Parts: sequence; structure tokens; C-alpha cells
Amino acid sequence: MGAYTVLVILALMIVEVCCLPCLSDKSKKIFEKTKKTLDGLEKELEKKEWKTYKDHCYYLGGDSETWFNAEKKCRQIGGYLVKIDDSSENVWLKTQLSKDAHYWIGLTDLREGQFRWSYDQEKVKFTSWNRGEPNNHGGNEDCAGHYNHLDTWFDASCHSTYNWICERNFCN
Ligand SMILES: [Ca+2]
Ligand SMILES: [Ca+2]
Repeated sequence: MGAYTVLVILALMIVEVCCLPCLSDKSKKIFEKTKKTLDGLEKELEKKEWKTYKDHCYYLGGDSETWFNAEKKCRQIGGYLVKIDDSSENVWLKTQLSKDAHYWIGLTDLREGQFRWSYDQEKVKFTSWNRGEPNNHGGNEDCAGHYNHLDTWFDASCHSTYNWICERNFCN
């Protein structure tokens, strides 16, 4: 590469850098427009995906996540990993779940043996453990999930990945 070519490339790079500020207004407009479109799509999606039960709304995360990431995703969309208060909520949930996946719920015993809901740290009252659960298998199961085809729960390693159920105390 000749010295002249290098100089030309350098000059072009400098022009490019200098022009960034004049481009930024246009870029900003494009960015704003894209953001508006995305916000619109998100609202549309929210309307579709949240299911209503007794004035609370539920969202089923269709991808596999660790318990912690699932909780984070729920918080990001204005909810929390589901807190199952009673048998009727539990049975209704079962009817909503895909048959091919298990789902994280917002129940953990990070202090062993003392299961609490992550939403408000309340000690669990209503439970629907599957037979033999929670068994803290391998001494390493602190997070709870909901079986797909049953209305019962299990405990598993929080680092396992399952689908997830978010709850929110209001609907749109
Ligand atoms: Ca609930
Ligand atoms: Ca278990």
C-alpha cells in the first residue's frame, strides 16, 4: 500500500469522524422512530400474551432460563415469578401451561427447608408438592417449579433451566 493511499484513507477516516455530529440528528430521528415502533410492538405483544385470572395477569415465558434469570425477566416486564396463593390459582395455571415444558415459580428455600415467595418473602402456606418433593436432591435444590402436565410442584437446582411464569397484580 503506497503512502498516498494511506493518506487518502486517513483523510477519509477524519472526514467520517468529523461528520458524525452532523449525522447524529438524523440518526437520532431514526432511533426515535425505531423505538416508537418497538414500543408499539411491545404493547401489542403484551396485550396478546398476558392472561387474566381474578384481576391478576400472567405471562408464560416460552424460553428456558435459570431461576434467577427468569425472576429478572419477570421484573423487567413489570411482574414477578408467580406466587401461587391457593388451589384454584394453581389449577387454573395448570390449564395454561404448554405440555412440553416445566415452569419456574417464585418459590425458593435459599434458607434450607424454609420456602418463601420471592414476591414478598412470605412463608409458603398453600403448597402442592409432588409426591416425594421437595427432596433437595443432592443437597442442592433451592428453587421450585411447576410440572407441565400435573398441578404439582418440585424443587430443583436454581441453575437448571425451565420455562417460567410471571404474575402481575394488574392488567392493562
Ligand atoms: Ca398469585
Ligand atoms: Ca426435587
